[in-house]
Amino acid sequence: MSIISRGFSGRRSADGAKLPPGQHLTSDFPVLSAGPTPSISHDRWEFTIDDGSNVLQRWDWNSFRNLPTETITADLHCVTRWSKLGTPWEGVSLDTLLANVKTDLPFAMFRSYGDYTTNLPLKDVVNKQAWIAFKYDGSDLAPEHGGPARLLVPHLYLWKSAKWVKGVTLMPHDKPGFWEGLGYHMYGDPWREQRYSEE
Ligand SMILES: Nc1nc2c(c(=O)[nH]1)N[C@H]1C(S)=C(S)[C@@H](COP(=O)(O)O)O[C@H]1N2
Ligand SMILES: [Mo]
Repeated sequence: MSIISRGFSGRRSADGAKLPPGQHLTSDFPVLSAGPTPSISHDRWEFTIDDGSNVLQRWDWNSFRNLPTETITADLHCVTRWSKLGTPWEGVSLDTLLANVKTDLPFAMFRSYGDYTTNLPLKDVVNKQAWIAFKYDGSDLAPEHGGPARLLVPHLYLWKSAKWVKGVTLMPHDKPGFWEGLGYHMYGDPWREQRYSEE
């Protein structure tokens, strides 16, 4: 069964604007990838949760796709200043994936096929704020947009939404991922224009 989740698509500024400061609207769906698009077959795909030393949970494609899914309508905000409102996704919430994980570790590093990483506080991926999305607009997620599956964290700049995601490592302390290590903000709230680390 699919649950309609409003997610945080309606998050907006105090004056009711849907566009964060410094952003402009786009109706197409730009592709932004730091490297080549990896090709991952469903046979080879897996998603794991670990704590840095032990794997706590593991799904192959079939067991992942047997989990309950949700449809999400989300506004996307890229740090390169384009925003796209009301995008339709289907995915498995991180709440579902973390349901049997007992942890006090407060930070997470998402890891992708092709070696991209991005860091987030664990509290930002629970309570219906993040999904592993595998469909966009009713179709299988295209490889260039992160298929078979990508992280979707709409309340932060889109570089946090790791494409081709393969797992998450829970951590005691925050640590920069790929873009964060190159000067992008450790948190990345578009409403506070947290683009670069010095801001
Ligand atoms: N694995 C991986 N995920 C990634 C990226 C990347 O280069 N590699 N780019 C990020 C950036 S900067 C953005 S803006 C979005 C772009 O998603 P899109 O190509 O589907 O628009 O993916 C994010 N996730
Ligand atoms: Mo981006």
